[in-house]
Amino acid sequence: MAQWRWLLLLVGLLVSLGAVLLLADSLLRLYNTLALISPLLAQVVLGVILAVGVGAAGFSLYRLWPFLRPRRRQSSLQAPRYPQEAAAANLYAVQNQVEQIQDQVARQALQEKARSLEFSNPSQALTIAVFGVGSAGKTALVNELLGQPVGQVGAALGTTQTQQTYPWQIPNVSKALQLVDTPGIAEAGIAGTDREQAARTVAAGADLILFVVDDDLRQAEYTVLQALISMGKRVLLVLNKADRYPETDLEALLERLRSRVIPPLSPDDIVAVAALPQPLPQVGGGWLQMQPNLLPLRARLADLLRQEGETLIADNLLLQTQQLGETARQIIDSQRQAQADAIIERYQWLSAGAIAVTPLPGLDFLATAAINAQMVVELSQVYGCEVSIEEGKALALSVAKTLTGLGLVKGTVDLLALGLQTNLATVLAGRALKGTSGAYLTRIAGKSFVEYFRQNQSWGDGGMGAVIEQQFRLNQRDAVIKAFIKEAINRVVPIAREQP
Ligand SMILES: Nc1nc2c(ncn2[C@@H]2O[C@H](COP(=O)(O)OP(=O)(O)OP(=O)(O)O)[C@@H](O)[C@H]2O)c(=O)[nH]1
Ligand SMILES: [Mg+2]
Repeated sequence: MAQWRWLLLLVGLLVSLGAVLLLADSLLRLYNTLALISPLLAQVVLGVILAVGVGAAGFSLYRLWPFLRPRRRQSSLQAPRYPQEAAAANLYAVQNQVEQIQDQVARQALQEKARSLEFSNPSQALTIAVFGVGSAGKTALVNELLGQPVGQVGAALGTTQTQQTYPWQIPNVSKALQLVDTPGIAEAGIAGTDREQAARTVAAGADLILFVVDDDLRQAEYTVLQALISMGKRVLLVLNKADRYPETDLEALLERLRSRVIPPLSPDDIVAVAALPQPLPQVGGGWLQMQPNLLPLRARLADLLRQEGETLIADNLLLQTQQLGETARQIIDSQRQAQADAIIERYQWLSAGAIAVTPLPGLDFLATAAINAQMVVELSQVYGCEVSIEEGKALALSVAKTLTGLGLVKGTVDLLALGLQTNLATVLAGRALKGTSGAYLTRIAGKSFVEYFRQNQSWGDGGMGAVIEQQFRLNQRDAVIKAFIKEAINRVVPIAREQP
């Protein structure tokens, strides 16, 4: 119990003790006075006063107990402390989410991915992808890092056609590593695009990316680098072919790269290397062959793996489960959207038919007649909200009132009258217009409910009116209205015609 509570209790006890003593004294005097008249009366009065006193004390204690009672330590769910735990918790949630996907092919693909993440373990080899535009020197870098010519190096773009994986170990770093050489990105042609896609997949799955460039970042490189970083990937930017630049130019280039760097990439994460220096012509004739220099990269890698080695894999695992969750969420969202659209479509023509054959006085009841509570219930079920029919009725009514209040019922009738411009007989045209307007209002209301259920039964900051107005605006486009009216004429006019 907190100290102030003890103090409060002590003061309370002292005050109560004083009050009890005072009360006892007063009672005694009252008893003595009454006993002079009648001892029985004195006993009854004292008994009643004591009973009331005990009752009041009991009631006070009952009300005060929650306040005074020692609090138990909150046993709230502990947030996962390590990325590994967070990834496991996230993966469990994602697996449940994936189960809800109805499309079998999509579901199986995501289940497979989830299983592969489930069985990946942080003690496995750390994957480093060597990534970048064609001819930046990725393969030359891999060869030099491994100390043997494992991959083909060539001046032409597209020398590396498919990814290659090599086991690797850095002195004084216990972590087992694997280097993945990838085809170049930003190359022309369909084959180039396919190779880029394969390279991006490797990068997206890697624990660490060596993003190789051989000059200042081109727009295409910058965009991909930014995308990888904002995705949450850990990247080192490697400026290769340092031998091509005099020292001052190289410093200036590094400075420029560092100034364009995107947080959380730090200036330390940008290093210059020469994987396969080319011979340089000398002033007095002859050629100078420089030695490869990967020291800055080796040093940064060793530091990084010592500092972040343990968390790189777990961080990546977490990132991948989050991405999987996002993919599953998007699939479920479009699946729900399709189900909701089918429900709205069904109800809009149902209400169109009903309204076309029911004489409605004026426009006031049009929205109320158009919005069906059962549609609200069915839409809620699609989004797992389970609204009862009573709640559905109340929601339908308030949306109808808002539609009327915002002038959208009249707006709908005017909008459709303009589009319908029929040469039908007046009565028939009137019925067709009312039926079509009813269908349109059902559609606006249905789409507004979808937004409401998508946001966990909330109308958002702007309230119900803002959502409805937005849906009205979105559906007001010429092409939407034209298609809607065409369908309405096919469906509503025959029903209206049947009516005497
Ligand atoms: N001057 C210089 N040239 C280099 C260096 N590293 C690689 N090169 C040259 O750059 C060209 C491309 O090298 P690769 O290693 O095949 O490049 P890559 O990025 O793997 O290219 P792709 O496989 O086509 O994507 C070759 O002609 C290499 O000789 C370097 O450090 N300095
Ligand atoms: Mg290559």
